Amino acid sequence: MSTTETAKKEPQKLDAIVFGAGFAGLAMLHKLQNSLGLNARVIDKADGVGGTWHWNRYPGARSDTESWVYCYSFDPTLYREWKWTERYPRESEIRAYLEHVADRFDLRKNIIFSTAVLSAHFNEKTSRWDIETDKGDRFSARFLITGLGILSAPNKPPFPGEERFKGQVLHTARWPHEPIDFAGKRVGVIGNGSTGVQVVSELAATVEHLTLFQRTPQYSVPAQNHPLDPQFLDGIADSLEPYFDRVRKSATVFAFEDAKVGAMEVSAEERERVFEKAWRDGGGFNFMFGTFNDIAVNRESNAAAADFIRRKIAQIVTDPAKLEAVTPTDLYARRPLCDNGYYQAINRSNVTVANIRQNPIIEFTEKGVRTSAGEVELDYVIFATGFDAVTGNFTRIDFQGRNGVKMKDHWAQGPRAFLGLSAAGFPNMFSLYGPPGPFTNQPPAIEWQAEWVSQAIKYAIDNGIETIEATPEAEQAWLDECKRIEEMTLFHKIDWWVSGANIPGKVKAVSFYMGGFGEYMKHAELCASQEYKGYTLS
Ligand code: N01
Repeated sequence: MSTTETAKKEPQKLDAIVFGAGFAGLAMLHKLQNSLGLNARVIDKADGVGGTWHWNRYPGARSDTESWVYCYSFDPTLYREWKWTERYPRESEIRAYLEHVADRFDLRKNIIFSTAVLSAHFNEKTSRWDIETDKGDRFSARFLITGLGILSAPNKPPFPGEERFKGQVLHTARWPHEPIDFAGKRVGVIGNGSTGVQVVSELAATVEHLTLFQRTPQYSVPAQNHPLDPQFLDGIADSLEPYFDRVRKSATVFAFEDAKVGAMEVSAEERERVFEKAWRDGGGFNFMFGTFNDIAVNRESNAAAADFIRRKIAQIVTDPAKLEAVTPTDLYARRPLCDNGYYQAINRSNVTVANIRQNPIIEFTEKGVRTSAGEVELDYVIFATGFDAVTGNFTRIDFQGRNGVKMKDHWAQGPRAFLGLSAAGFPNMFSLYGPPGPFTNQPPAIEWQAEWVSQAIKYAIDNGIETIEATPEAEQAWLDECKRIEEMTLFHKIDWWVSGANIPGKVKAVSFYMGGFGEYMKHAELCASQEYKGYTLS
């Protein structure tokens, strides 16, 4: 379609528009369409629902949060009728769940698939958002809600010569929908974060040879995945509200109880016993936050946890060279990982660890990848190199607020938005799980925010309020609070995606509120109860 034709299309008038059809977008559409009765649409680039789970179909992809809390709790019947089959659901099961949700709440009729949003500009004359898509569609919406995901814009570092490579290059976050048979193939995996660890664990036994191109070794603990007993799920459904109330009041919104004591407050024997139990129980967040309450803030406690994991790795990886390669030495202060046999996979004779910190990747060749240690011949190269996280999807859309201010300029020094929901100068716009917001298991946090936003919208409509807009002061105070808390943690001592440090040239920023979701809810509730203090209502 030509630009002139595009310009001719009349904008469709909506009460609200939502970007993204993942956990956030679906929850929001349900509230807008079914609770508030508004004329709302969701737009998504994908041809189906699922958000991140539409794209991430790589081997081994699954949530590393327990399925029974990696879902919505807003509808007891939905909760009771959906029977998760495993402790950690595979990507296909999560997608099936979200498809079920879309059907059950009749959401599809208002979702526009296979369409990318190009721009969203606040129109000061109409106090509405003008939206344009790559299909030439135009919308004029009173409210704009984003559910863009913080881990969805893929990061694919450029290596020279990739076009020469005769094999196939894949990125985990843009995985093909057709199955790939890796049997008898030589596979290279670049990256060993949550994604790389899952890929390596799943593929090692299938492929002829797997080479892990590893820059920084990671700490990972066993996931201890297992099938679920439907009766167990029924038990949770029987006390759904109190159960999720407790989950949401925990720091990270997982199924386990937050630890109450510090690692240095107990004897060395007790510490060992607690770590050992957590290792057997499984779960990365459980190991970091369910054992002791100061692993992420106290260097000595952190070192004790790191030492325990290192000793466990040494019990699994028997080859001394491999053991040295995969043993982390820095702080245990990235997103905690858990795995389904990662170190066992590393131990296999058909798996090689290429230390690309020591011997960096120089280029792709026709036959594979050349590092400074030599050429590795490969049939497939899998990029498990993560995401332009947190702000990546925001900067890829041309968001423009009041006075023509672009979001990417407003966020030039890092994301800023009151409660992670509302950027100053961007009226009637709310970002579910936007930055700087909570650092949690997402679905129960997202549905809570979706309810909060729907109440704010209702308040505005009921009270004849044309615009609801975060003040610059509230935005700054929130950012200061996020920074104050983050500086108490060890997370900001490490260069990783949380600060933007994984993307060369990206400004290092405070991206999260790390004070726990319980405290987060108190801030947001206080704001709402004081007639949206921190917002200008006009
Ligand atoms: O990405 P990452 P991810 N050359 O950024 C390496 C969520 N998630 O997709 O550590 C060579 O963590 C990089 O090396 P280094 C979860 O929140 C959840 O794995 O920077 N290597 C690292 O090893 C997670 O935290 C699930 O030295 C390069 C890897 O690529 C988040 O997504 C599953 C490189 C990237 O690790 C991101 O995880 C999967 C380069 N130029 C993901 N650039 C669940 O289970 C990067 N790397 C729910």
